[in-house]
Amino acid sequence: MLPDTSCRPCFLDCPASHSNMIQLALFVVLLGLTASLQSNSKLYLPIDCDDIYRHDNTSSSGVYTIYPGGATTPLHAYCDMQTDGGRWTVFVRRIDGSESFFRPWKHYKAGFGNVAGEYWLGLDNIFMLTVRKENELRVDMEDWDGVQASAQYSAFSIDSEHNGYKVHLGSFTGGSAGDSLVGHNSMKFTTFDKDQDTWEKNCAQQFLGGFWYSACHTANPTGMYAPVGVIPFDNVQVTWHAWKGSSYGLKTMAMKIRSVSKCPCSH
Ligand SMILES: [Ca+2]
Repeated sequence: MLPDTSCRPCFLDCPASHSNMIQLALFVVLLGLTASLQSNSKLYLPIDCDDIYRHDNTSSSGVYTIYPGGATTPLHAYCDMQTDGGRWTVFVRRIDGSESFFRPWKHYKAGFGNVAGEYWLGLDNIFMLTVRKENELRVDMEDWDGVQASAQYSAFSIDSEHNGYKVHLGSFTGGSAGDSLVGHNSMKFTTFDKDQDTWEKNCAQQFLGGFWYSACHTANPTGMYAPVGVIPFDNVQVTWHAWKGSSYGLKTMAMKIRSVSKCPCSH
C-alpha cells in the first residue's frame, strides 16, 4: 500500500530523496541556514485552532495564541478541541454573564472580554480568519436544565469593514437546535452606534447586543445574559428561536469556525 502523503503537514519540508542530490542538498542547507531558520519559525505560526490541532492532535481545549493576521499580530483565542473532532476556533462565547456585550462598534471591531471566559474575538480578526481559510460554522448552546443543542452550517465568512463585515453563510447542515441564522445571511454588522441593519430603527439598541441583525433577529448570541424568567422582555437575551423561542435566555452559547479543507498545505 502506498503511504498517504496527501496531508503532509506544511512544516515538514520534503528532503531530497535521491543520493545524487545529497551534495547539492547539503550545499543549499548550509547556504540558506539563517533564512531557513527564519522561514521555519514562520511556518510554525498557526493561523487558527485547526493548525494547532494538526500540529499536535493531543492538544486539549483551551486558550492558544494564533496568528491570522501574520507574525506581528499574535491573538489569543479559545480552541474547542473536543466537539465533533475539535479544531474549532471560537469567536464568541457566553458562559456566565461576566462580560457586557452591549458595546460600541470599535469594541466589536477589535474584540473584547476574557478568552478564558466570555469574549468576542473581533470582527477584523474574524475577517482575517475567514480570508485565510474556507470555514464551516458551528453554534453550541445549553439551556438551564443542562440540555445541549447545536446548529451547523456548511460555510461561514465575513467581508471587511469596508463592506460592513457582511456575513456569508452556507446551508444549514444539521443540529438539534435548528436553523436560526438563515434570516441573518448577507446582513452587515450593527452595534448601538453603527446602524447597518434593515430595520427603520437600530436593532442593537433595541435588543442590547451587536450582531448581523436584519429587522431584527432570530438569534441573539450577544444579548443580555440572565437566567430564564429574570428579564420580562422577549428577544433581548441570549436567544436561539428555532430551539427555545424568543423569550428563553440560554445558559451558554458559542459560535466557532473550522477549516473545511482536508489538508493544511492547501491554504
Ligand atoms: Ca436600522
